[in-house]
Amino acid sequence: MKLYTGDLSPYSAKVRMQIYAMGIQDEINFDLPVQFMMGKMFQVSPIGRIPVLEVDEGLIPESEVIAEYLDERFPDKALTGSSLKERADVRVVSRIADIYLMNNIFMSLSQANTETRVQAVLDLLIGQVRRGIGALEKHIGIGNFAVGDSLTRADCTLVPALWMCSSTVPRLGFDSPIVEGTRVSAYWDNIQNNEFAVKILDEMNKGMKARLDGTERKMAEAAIARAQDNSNQ
Ligand SMILES: N[C@@H](CCC(=O)N[C@@H](CS)C(=O)NCC(=O)O)C(=O)O
Repeated sequence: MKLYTGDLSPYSAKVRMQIYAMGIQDEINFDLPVQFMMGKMFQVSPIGRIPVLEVDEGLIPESEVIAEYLDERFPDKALTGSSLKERADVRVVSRIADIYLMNNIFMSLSQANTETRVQAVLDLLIGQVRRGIGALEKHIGIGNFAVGDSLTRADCTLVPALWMCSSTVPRLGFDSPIVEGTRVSAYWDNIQNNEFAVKILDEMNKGMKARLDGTERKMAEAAIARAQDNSNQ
């Protein structure tokens, strides 16, 4: 199998964390198609976004669908939670992280430019992130993990989502929505010590550094030039 993924992509990081935690990385190669770097990912996958999982039968887009596929393909290693209710809780927390946190933060990146930003749009989106954090506060467990007493897919989605809350939201001129003294804050402090969280946080921070210092742009330009050379031969 092949996972189309990028270091800085939080939705990809979510799937990578699951792969590392399930111990199935030998089954999956990681790659980033040159089309993604060219803004033409739709030529690979109609949704035009990463992650995408390539399996023998074709392509699977959408991080949540890939995550469920991996759990079903490797049931003895699945990170779904133990009881029926726990499995529902895992899905709820994962959806909160995906839909109410990550998606709104992604949308708010369209307003990053202070010259062209529409402040009301940004306020609306960050307001929705805060509302999502409020819901998470009620749904998150009180132990070391988001749900139950072991790592589940809920943690794999929450780690990149909370990374975005704590590092991306302040870059847009707002306080982090993770407020000290809350369950979410205690969870976030604690989960950052988990070995799989450490690994993807390192990868995302590496990706952020490459974006900020121009390395990512240079690597993309080189990959695009190579692809153009190959197509001219
Ligand atoms: N709902 C999708 C979101 C994926 C997504 O937005 N990925 C970003 C990178 S983290 C992307 O590919 N963006 C490219 C674009 O928006 O054109 C998922 O869960 O996989």
